[in-house]
Amino acid sequence: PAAAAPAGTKKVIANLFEWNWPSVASECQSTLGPKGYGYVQVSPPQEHVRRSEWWVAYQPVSYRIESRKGTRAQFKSMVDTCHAAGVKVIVDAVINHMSGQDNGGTGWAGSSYGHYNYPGIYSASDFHYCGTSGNEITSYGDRYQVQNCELVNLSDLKTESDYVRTRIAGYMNDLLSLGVDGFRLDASKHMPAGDIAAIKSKLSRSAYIVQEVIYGAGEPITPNEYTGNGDVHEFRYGKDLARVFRSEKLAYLRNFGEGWGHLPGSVSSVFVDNHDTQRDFGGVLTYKDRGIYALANVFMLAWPYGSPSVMSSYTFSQRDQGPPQDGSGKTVNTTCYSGWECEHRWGAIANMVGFRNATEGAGVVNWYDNGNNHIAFGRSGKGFVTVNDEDYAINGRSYYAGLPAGRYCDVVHGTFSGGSCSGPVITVDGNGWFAANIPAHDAVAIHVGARL
Ligand code: ARE
Ligand code: CA
Repeated sequence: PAAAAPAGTKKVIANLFEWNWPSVASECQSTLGPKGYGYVQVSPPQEHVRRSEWWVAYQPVSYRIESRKGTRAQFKSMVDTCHAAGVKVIVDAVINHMSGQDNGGTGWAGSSYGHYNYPGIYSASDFHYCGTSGNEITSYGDRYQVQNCELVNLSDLKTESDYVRTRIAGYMNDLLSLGVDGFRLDASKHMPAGDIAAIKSKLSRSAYIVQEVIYGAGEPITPNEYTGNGDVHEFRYGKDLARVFRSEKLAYLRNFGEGWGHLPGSVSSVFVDNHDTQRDFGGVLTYKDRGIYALANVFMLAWPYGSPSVMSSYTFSQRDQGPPQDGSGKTVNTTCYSGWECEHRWGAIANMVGFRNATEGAGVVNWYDNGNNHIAFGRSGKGFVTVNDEDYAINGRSYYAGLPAGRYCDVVHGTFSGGSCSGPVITVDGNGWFAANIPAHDAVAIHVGARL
């Protein structure tokens, strides 16, 4: 099937950027499974160049599953542990190119390589030389260049060649044999959609596919071209949401998604930020925005457009700064709230995953806004949320939730577990109404899966 919103009833993805495999495994058990995340997305697992920056993973040297994040055995064990916890695994697959180091060197696992030479895998004739200076992409307005020149000096594979397609599919099939459930295809814009389709047709079984095609105003290559292969990241979503929260009105969100020119929701992969936008897209909301970032994620998880991904970052102050590493260059185990932000664990965000799961398939009803920054909406008989991003509290107001009468856990402020709520309890009356006070820049959310 073409549309590829992740399979299963739990669809929320946690993007554990640059986490090592043992830490991903324990997070699946301790948090992702229990909180209802359906998927974990992990950083590229193949052998990469040896340097300390975060982006080494985007420079493959071989397709061995050996990286500073762990060995092949650790990777396999992580996949098995996540599966046992009910969490599927999506791998960031770098298949458009190999490394970008002009002088070559020795990769993480000991493979020697040159810029256009990967012994036993690819040789010079497997790469594009597009003829621009340095074979570099100089204009995103030129389709040929974008797909046949080099993205930041990364040796660009001839993805039109059957040999190259077979090698790439071999790598992906190896990952499938280890139990992987899906792929984020890095730099998809730099490969014609037909090349991706041809590679996909060589896969040994079906898998979730999400393609990275950054929308660029006026560019000839568009995200829509890729929807036949699977989902596509909708970069306008996080950009537009940040603008609304920072300088416009939440009231504008009532038709957020297709109504804003974004991709059809059925093929759209959305996030408040990802590892690129949190560094390179000025204005996007990130963990550094703290409470407002949490509110934006609450909205994303409550709003039934696209397939949401929650970012989980390590703390950084400089663009290229890599994750915490030990003396040998291995990524250290994650320590949440100390060097690692763990946004996916923040109470409001983690508990809204349960809201998303409980409201799956229920449409938006009873939209309310005050014409400014206070909004509220229901999810047809399953849940209700109100976000107050005014600078003042909104007290003494009642909301029509349209939910069965009862006592519900406010999952923005409390965790529902074992039949009780660690935070405020909201009472919906026999007519479907409830009263609540909402502090400035805060929210309240209730759903049928967290009813006392
Ligand atoms: C690093 C150095 C470079 C050096 C290179 C090779 O920074 O100076 O030349 O190594 O030695 C990441 C980092 C890069 C890093 C690279 C390789 O961001 O800094 O280069 O890894 O290690 C375009 C692409 C899009 C891409 C973004 C970054 O279309 O696919 O650029 N995003 C993915 C990943 C990145 C990753 C790569 C691709 C490469 O998510 O993390 O790069 O694998 C407009 C256009 C967009 C364009 C954007 C930025 O918005 O519409 O298409 O995105 O501008 O140019
Ligand atoms: Ca290419």
